[in-house]
Amino acid sequence: MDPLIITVAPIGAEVTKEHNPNVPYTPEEIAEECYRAWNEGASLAHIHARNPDGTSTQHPDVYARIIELVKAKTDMIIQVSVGGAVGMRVQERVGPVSLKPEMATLTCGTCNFGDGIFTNSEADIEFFAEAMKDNGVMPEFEIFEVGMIETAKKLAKKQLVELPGHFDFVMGVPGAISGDPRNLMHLVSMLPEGSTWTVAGIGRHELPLGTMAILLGGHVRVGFEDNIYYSRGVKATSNADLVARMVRLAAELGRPVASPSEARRILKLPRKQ
Ligand code: KMH
Ligand code: ZN
Repeated sequence: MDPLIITVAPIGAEVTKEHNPNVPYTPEEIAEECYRAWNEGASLAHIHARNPDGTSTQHPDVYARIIELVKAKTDMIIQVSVGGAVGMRVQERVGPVSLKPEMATLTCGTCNFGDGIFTNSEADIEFFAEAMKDNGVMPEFEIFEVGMIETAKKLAKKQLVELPGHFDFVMGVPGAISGDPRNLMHLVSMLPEGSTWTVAGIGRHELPLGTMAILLGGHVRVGFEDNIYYSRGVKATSNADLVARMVRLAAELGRPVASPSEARRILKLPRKQ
C-alpha cells in the first residue's frame, strides 16, 4: 500500500467559533492550524476562507494570503475549495482557481445539504472543470453520492478532466450518502481503475471511516470542516489533534504516513510548487 495521505480541512463554510472556539477564521489562524496539522503529519491542506466577521468568502485575495502563509511555513499541497458555501454563485465559487493552486475541489453533482441544496448542475461542473484545466489545477472529485462518480467519468469522456484521478468521498452529510461502511465499499468499487481516494467522514463518522481507509489503502481527511469533536462531547483543541490521532492509528495498523513530496508522487501531481 502507498503511504497514507492525511488531508486537513481546518475550516469549512458552515462551522463557526460558536460550534468550537478553536475554529480558525483569519488567514493567520487558518495558516497556523495548517502548520500545526503539518507538524503532526498532514500533507494536504483543503482550504476555505472567511471574511473578518466569520462569513464565508471565495475572494482570491483572501485565499492568496492564506496560501502565502501556509507556504511560508510548510510544503503542504494546497487544495482550494470550489464548493464554497451553499447558495454561492458559480462565478464567486471559482475565484481561487485563478491563483493556480496545485489542487481544487470539483463536486460532481447536486445534493441536499442539511436544510440547503448544494447545487452543481452539469453546466456548472463543466465550467469549473474548464477553469481548472485552463489554470493547470488538478481536481479532487468530491463525491457526496455514488452517481457523482459517473459524472466524473462523463467529464473525462469530454476531455475536461483526466482519469484515473483522485476522489474524496464525503460521507455523512445530512441529505447525502450516509457514513455506513457498506457505502464506502460500494463507492470504492465504482472508481475508475487506478484512481486514488480519500474519505471525509462527517462528525462521528470521521474516526471509523478514516480507520477503514487506512486498512483499505485509501487516504483520509480530518479537520473542523467535517468534525469539531475529538470524542463524544469533547471538542478538539486543534485540527492537529485529529491529525495526530490518525497518525497514531496508522502506526498501530502498520501504514506509513506520506510526506507532502510522497503525497505528490501518489497523486501524480503534474507539477511541483
Ligand atoms: N461547503 C459545502 C457546501 C468543497 O469544499 O468543495 C461544500 C464543500 C465542498 O465544502
Ligand atoms: Zn470543503
